[in-house]
Amino acid sequence: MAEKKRALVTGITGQDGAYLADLLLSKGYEVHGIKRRSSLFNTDRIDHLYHDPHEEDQRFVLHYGDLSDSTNLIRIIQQVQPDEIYNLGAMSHVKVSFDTPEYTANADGIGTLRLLEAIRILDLTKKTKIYQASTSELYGLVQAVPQSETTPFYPRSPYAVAKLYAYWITVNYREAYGMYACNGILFNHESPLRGETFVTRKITRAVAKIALNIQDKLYLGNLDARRDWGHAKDYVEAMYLILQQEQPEDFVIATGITTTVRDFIKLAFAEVGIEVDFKGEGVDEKGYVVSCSNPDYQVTIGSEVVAVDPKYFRPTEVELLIGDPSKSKDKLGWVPKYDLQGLVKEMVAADVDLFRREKLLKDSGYAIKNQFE
Ligand code: NDP
Ligand code: GDR
Repeated sequence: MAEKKRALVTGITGQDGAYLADLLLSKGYEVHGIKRRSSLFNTDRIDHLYHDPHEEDQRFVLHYGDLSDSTNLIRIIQQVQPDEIYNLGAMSHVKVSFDTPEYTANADGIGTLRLLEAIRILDLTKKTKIYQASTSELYGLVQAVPQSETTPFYPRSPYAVAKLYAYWITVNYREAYGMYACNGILFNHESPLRGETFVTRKITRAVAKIALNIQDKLYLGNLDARRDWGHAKDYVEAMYLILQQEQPEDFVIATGITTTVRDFIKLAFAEVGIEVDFKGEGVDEKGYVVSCSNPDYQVTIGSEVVAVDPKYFRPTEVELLIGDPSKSKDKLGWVPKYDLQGLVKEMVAADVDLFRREKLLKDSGYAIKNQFE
């Protein structure tokens, strides 16, 4: 019987880590994940995969670690001897990277180097394949659209600059040492597991809360930004496929369709039967309720439910992303199963469900926690 493949996933507690772990386990892999020590539990997204470590035949194993600590990475890789490493760990919030630029460079940029060096030091260059979570943020200031594997990069944030280093060091180790090392240049992908401070999830949470009368208004930054949004479940399939090719190569993963933040908001409200329109310009732009066809929700027609708060603007913005997925379609046979409508539907439904339960608690006298957004 063929030995089962072993994968090591950094960032396993994140959105993509959780979906990828599900996928790899379903394919029979033994999955090892690196999680950071935290003062609170941080494994919500993967708790369903956890088994008592005293049970035999563990196929899902967590290791404490951090991309800023090479000793720890070397030790874990030595112990696990992975066939595949998926480097998903990162300080992944673009706006926050302006506040923590040095840490972001360390974790997102040098962290990738540490993994590549660990593979080399341990003499695993012929055994271990590595996937690097590269990003459409590399394109930054628009040079050409749609963006493909050959479009020049122009990063616009400390996050994107750190990821640019990670991109090129991955290419360099492939060329210098013949390693199977690949970049997946993934455009934005979302899901009900998306971090609460990314714009799509912030919107779907607010839509649910406004419909349920828990929140009055949603404050956002740049409503004109356009993103090529897909579903994380589709995108982790692409990560897996990228490591199963004959030759290591880099791939753009995208839907090829772009949408403004404003239109995403309209779509999300429409899911609960609320029609929202916008008036005004720039910081004075407001979103207001035009109609509500769902008798379960008591929103006032004409009320302002969306406003702009400049605190969410970025010092330098990425205005337009639209990917060209032709290469991944041709070579990987990758085609996304979700469209934007399906993604929004799933996210809004999950958040309505979540806040229905929270409202029940609130109505019974228990407070809802404050959240930074
Ligand atoms: P998340 O922010 O949901 O998850 C990031 C993960 O990285 C978490 O598990 C986090 O741990 C972990 N992490 C953060 N810092 C460190 C560190 N210093 N050492 C080890 N682990 C760390 O991101 P996503 O799942 O959305 O994204 C996965 C990867 O793909 C990231 O690298 C991101 O930059 C990249 N990417 C994401 C895209 C998207 O649209 N989602 C698009 C393109 C690229 P903890 O849970 O403890 O915080
Ligand atoms: P992004 O995602 O920066 O593209 O990075 P995010 O959802 O944070 O922003 C998308 C766009 O929406 C605009 N925006 C706001 N964004 C946030 N977070 N909060 C707001 O209130 C708000 N208002 C408007 C932003 O300005 C931006 O233009 C994500 C991350 O997952 C990265 O790790 C990944 O590499 C890229 O996607 C591809």
